[in-house]
Amino acid sequence: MALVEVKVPDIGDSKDVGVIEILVKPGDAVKMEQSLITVESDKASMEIPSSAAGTVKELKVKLGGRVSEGSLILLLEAASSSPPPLGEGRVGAAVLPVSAAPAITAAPPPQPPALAGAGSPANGGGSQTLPHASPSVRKFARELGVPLAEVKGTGPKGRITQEDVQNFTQAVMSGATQTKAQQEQGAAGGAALGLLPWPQVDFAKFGPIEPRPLSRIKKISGANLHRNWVMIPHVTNNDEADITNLEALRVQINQENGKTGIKLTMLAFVIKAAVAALKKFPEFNASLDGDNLVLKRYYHIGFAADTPNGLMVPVLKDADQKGVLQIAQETSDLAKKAREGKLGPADMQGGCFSISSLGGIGGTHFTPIINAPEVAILGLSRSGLKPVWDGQAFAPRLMLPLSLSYDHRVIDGAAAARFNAYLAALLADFRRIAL
Ligand code: CAO
Repeated sequence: MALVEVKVPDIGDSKDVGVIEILVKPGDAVKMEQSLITVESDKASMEIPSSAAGTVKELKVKLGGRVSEGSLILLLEAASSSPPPLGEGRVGAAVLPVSAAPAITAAPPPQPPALAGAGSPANGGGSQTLPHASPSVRKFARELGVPLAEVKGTGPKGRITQEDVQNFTQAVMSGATQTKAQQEQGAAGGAALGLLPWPQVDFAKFGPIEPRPLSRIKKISGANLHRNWVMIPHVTNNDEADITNLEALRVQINQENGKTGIKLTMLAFVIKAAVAALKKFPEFNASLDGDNLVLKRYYHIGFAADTPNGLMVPVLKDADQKGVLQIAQETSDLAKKAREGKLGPADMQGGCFSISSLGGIGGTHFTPIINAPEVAILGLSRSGLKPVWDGQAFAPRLMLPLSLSYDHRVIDGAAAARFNAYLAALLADFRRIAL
């Protein structure tokens, strides 16, 4: 195996800069252009990428040490498939190709709205000073929408590490802490939106009261629902599906299967029909990403499950590849896991479209809130017998109310009406699924 010396390339005017982060250790496999160390001058911090691929043999720099152009960073056992690192194979100076110039972060780029909230300046606080963090940590924070200026650094000289950003995110998600933007919004009580402050009432003046803290799940789902309601222009299209024949089939199959078999549910039929509708109307199986619509070619369907601790949305994966019986079994298993508080993060990720079924409980229609970054959600209410005109007479038909909320930035009203009508047609005659 050839040993390669990887050296600090041309880093412009910067000389004798401090090594503030070592991103690899002996034994690590590194790829070409993978960041090896972070150095910091008084102007900027920058990551130094590797000029070769291979396995780290020996580090030649220390945290807190100083380097300049040409300083040896490490020795690399070159990967056999990797191209020689400029010049010849054996031990030799590995100079960066021009295209692999170090990434310099001099000013924090704009931040997505996830954790920061509206109106928060990039990386928080309105301060023009750069929080002490490497470009990779900055990038990580940016992807999560974390206001870096609010994160307490635990690294050398108060430097913010990736772990600090993760801990901050967890604390915000669990409700243990709030970003400044969240605090400002809370204190303003909606004033930031030009609304009246939230009414402050001493309820005890009017009768006995019992303050009860919100559960952790309620706090998390509440914050998500609030954001989705405020940020997505919702419209709900209401329709009804004639499920008379489908319900008869469901009852018949459940009788045939007996008490020991899988219980076929209406939700399972609706999931199967929704997948067919998503295939016919792909913009419903999508997410907004800036000016792009990301169309998904997979069909993972979330469904709202009522649990003693609050609302949860487990996700049934690859619903397009499953039969109705399997869907019924898996949704039932997932709902049980949700009620027992045993859902793992993977059980709740990757959803494309959600269904909230209140049919077993009651109601006629409702407005489900879209589960961002999805663009639509279907609400099912209680089915009931209704007199339906068949052209000659009124006939008693079992009608299932469908409430389809959609993101009007992505979906037009006509498309939503077509989606719902198509879904209703499939449920009215399930044989159409095969077409
Ligand atoms: N109309 C009339 N009856 C219905 C129905 C409908 N649309 N859907 C289900 N039912 C009946 C079923 O026939 C069944 O009755 P039997 O016990 O007599 O057979 C009963 O309701 C239970 O139905 P099910 O076993 O099929 O369960 P489900 O699919 O209705 O519900 C689940 C499963 C996980 C969706 C449900 O437990 C749940 O958590 N629902 C609440 C969802 C929720 O909270 N949504 C709101 C989110 S926004 O706040």
